[in-house]
Amino acid sequence: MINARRFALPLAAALSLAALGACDSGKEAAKPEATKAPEGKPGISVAEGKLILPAVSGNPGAAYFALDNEGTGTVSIAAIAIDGVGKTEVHQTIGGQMKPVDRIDVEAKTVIKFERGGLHVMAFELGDQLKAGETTEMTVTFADGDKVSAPLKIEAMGADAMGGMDHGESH
Ligand SMILES: [Cu+2]
Repeated sequence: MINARRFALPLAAALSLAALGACDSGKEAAKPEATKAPEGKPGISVAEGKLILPAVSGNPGAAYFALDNEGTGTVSIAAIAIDGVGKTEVHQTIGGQMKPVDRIDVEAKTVIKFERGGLHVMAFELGDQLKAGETTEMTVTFADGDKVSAPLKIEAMGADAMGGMDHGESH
């Protein structure tokens, strides 16, 4: 009994590895076409992308951009990811207070602006590799699963001191 069990484990492990291997190679074959399409969503473009680093390290940064929906239907932004940023939240500043926004609908032929004092992306857990003067990449995921990537210019808070005040906690 004991011997049989000892044999059974390595055998099962070997089998599942073989299964994984087969699965991986299947995926790889299908990948080239599958990944190209979602990177650009028809009719959607992103411009003026910026990531503002906080004046005090450890504080959140903020990302701003303009998203242009030249398509024929409403699109919904479901998530925003930024390379080098651990976590993002979309906020809307209303009357000096920031409120989280879960989903943003952009109607056809509309440009939506993420900007200081309005809709903006808060960037938490900023990586050390994010340096003013360089760029990072933002990926916007839409409710239908499509994605659009765009560069963000990284800037220090300094020149944008007023932005810091808008972002300041309201106490
Ligand atoms: Cu905010």
